[in-house]
Amino acid sequence: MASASASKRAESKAPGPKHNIEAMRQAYYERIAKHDMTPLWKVMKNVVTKEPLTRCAPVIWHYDDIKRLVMESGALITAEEAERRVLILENPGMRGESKATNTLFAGVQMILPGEVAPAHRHVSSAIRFVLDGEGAYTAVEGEKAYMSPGDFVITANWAPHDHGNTSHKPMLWLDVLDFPQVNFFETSFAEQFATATQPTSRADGDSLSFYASGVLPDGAPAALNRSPVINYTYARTRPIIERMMKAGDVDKRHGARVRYANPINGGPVLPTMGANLALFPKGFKGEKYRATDGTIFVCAEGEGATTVDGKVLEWGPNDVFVVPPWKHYSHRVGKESVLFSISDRPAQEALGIWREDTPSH
Ligand code: GTQ
Ligand code: FE2
Repeated sequence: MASASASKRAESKAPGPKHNIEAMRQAYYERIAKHDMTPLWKVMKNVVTKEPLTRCAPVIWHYDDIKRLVMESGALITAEEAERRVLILENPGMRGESKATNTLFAGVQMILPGEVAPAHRHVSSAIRFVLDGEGAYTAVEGEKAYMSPGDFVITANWAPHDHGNTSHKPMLWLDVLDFPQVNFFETSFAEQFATATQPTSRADGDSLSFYASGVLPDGAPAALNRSPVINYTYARTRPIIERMMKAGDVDKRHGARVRYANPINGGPVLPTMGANLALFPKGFKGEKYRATDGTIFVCAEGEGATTVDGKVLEWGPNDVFVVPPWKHYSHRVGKESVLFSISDRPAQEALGIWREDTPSH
């Protein structure tokens, strides 16, 4: 279209015989290349496509493999030596790039009894979703949160954080960070602290109690682009989706689902990443859906299957799987099941580029 009319104009204005035009164009491209210029009409597909194109593939990591392989790393390197003992879950469509989706990093971190992962901070925000263990902690901005499976923990941009395990069991959790987004903008900064653990100024659970109960501390800020809550515990959130299901509030695609919210403004927990927890009633067979945010799912309870772009991913407890941007997917379960999910939707919405495709709604 644009390139066809462009070439017509070029033909009508071009001097010399018609068969020369290709040679003349080629010579022209070579001349402008020396000035670091290139014709848009030759590379239009680099910049505009009719629909989203992605290198991100649908993929699942089963927890039996994750746990076995992560546990092996415990004998090879300490948390302190590694700084963070994490196995990166790399999307097979983007190996070598430390990405689970185009915009999200995912990894599984393990802290063994007695270990400390030393205090540091960085521009990238992180979330943790606890998979295994009980009673290890993460300290974030002066609050030490002891964690249990299903807890959803936030480490915002530049928040100091260190982890430790004072329990007798290994603790494993899923880390999701916005590294690909920060690095896309080339804005990565980081620093380590002189001491391995940070001093605490608040009690475990203070931020959840202060901010997530319908009241706010007097003088709480009127605007905040990340949630002040450190740990959204499973013990608090799980009964809410149960109630939603009992109230009949079950979405045909997403089940009985809540969005983790920033209690200051109802917005996402972080500007770059947003998370949900969904309960699927026994026998749920979801309708097809797609949206432009690539999503990482974790099974918190139960078992089921998600069909992504025609590929069936069968999941059980603690399995992690990826739905790429703009691929159709649908969930189905046998028994009642719970999925945690996280995506870059807030970043896309802030930029005005998020879209969903949901014909039946
Ligand atoms: O726990 O602080 O998976 O800084 C990657 C980078 C975890 C962390 C990761 C990190 C951390
Ligand atoms: Fe970190």
